[in-house]
Amino acid sequence: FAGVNLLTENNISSKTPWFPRHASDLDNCNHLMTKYEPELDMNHPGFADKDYRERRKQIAEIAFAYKYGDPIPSIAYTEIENGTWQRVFNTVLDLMPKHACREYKAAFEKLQAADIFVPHRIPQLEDVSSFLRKHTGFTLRPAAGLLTARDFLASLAFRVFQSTQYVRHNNSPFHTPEPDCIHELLGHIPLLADPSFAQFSQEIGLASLGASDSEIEKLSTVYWFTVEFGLCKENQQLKAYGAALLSSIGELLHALSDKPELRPFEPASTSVQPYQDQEYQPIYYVAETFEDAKDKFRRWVSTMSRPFEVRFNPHTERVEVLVSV
Ligand code: NLE
Ligand code: FE2
Repeated sequence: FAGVNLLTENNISSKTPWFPRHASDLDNCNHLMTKYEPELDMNHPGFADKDYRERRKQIAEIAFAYKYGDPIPSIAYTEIENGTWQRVFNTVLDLMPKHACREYKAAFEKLQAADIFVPHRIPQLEDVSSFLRKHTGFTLRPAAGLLTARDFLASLAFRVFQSTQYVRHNNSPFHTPEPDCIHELLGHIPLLADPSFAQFSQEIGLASLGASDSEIEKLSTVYWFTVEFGLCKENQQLKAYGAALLSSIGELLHALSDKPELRPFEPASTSVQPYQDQEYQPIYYVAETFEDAKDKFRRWVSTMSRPFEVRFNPHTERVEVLVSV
């Protein structure tokens, strides 16, 4: 097609930050943001628990050693870890019928039918990854902890979700400020199995490739208020679709109470709303539907400054870069 060049080499302007071009390049996207690590944060429930910190290190080694194409190693979760999962899992089962969006519930049932979601044991990431691959082509990579926004978002462009594998401290099952595998599994996985939502997640990722630092900040704020903390409407009722709400009963009930402020999702203003990541949110954004959120997001992304377009080729797992000439 005339007037468009496909760039196969890395000959994009030198001002453009590096970004992965093939799914295997994600091996270089594992930079950690260490602010909530148990040894650094005195308020972390694992701060004074030496065994907990050891366990976290041991599980982190798996993520550091992981390379593209490897199966994700299984973890022999302890009784305490499985017990924490079970407590959260059972509260999700209680609250989900009334408060979760319909797409989440439908996928949750499929995960139960596949024997992946059961009360007494934490699902293995490799099984979850194969499940997702069949439904939306998403796969998982193990992550050692909270990644930088740039690395995390870049993975989504390849339909790869970076997932932690350690478990929150058993002293705080119902809310933790950092991601853990209970958050990934009960929060993110069901919706990543939904085609429309999977597409939305990938589009946030594609928009992030080669974006400036301030654009990455805006995109991760949009991600925060949608994928993590989003609310939506269903027959005039408010429902949760955000992963951090669905994996934290404490915050879910707060979000649906009359305490926080609710605003309509509007990327231009949502993307610049400061947020705090220690406590419950004071503000949540409400989407009409996933399709509507996606339309608004696309229109907003088209106003960003990047001088090229990208598209993902699923056959080669490569991101192709298109420049107008
Ligand atoms: N607050 C969430 C939870 O407790 O499951 C985790 C948030 C991760 C961004
Ligand atoms: Fe998350």
